[in-house]
Amino acid sequence: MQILFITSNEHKFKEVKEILGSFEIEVLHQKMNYSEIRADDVEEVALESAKTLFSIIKKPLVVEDTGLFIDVLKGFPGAYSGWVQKKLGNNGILKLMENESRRDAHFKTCVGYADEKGCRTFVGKVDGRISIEEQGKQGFGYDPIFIPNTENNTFAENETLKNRISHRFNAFAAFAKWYKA
Ligand code: ITT
Repeated sequence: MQILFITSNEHKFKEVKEILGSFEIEVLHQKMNYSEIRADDVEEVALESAKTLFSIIKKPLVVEDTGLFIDVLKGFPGAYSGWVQKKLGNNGILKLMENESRRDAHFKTCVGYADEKGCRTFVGKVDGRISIEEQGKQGFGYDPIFIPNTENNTFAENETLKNRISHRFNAFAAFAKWYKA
């Protein structure tokens, strides 16, 4: 089985290739820069992107939108995680969290699937906390400052583990089970 994945992010592609590979689904990658809608939640963004891209490409496809949601910052940066990573980076987030003991956060991924019959979304989440400083060199984006609740290390310190328990794994596993059924 195969599925087309549209993303401009090489790291996401690498992770999704491995995740869907474990469900015996081959991932075909198309890099495409498209404009996402502005919305406060990743579900809305993924659904609209899947719809729009299907109307152009006319082949079954998946896209995904991911955000880091920090509880004490009322869910910031959330669906604006890409923009915030570019403007503030991890050090900017750590600065906002300075002297803050409440460090709970979660990552959420929403996969948007579209074909000629319509669209569907699949959500995956992982709970964790924001580290005190950057730790680890693997991974990408916020990985060096995110420690999943079951661990003592950040995602950037253990990429293999990340791909087994992450928000992205949970969302794509739900998609894979439905797609193969
Ligand atoms: P698309 O083309 O797929 O939209 P993108 O990089 O713009 O790629 P998102 O808007 O979904 O993707 O992601 C926003 C940012 O959140 C992304 O650029 C990373 O900085 C960060 N991010 C996403 N997934 C992450 C993960 O698994 N670990 C750490 N940071 C992540």
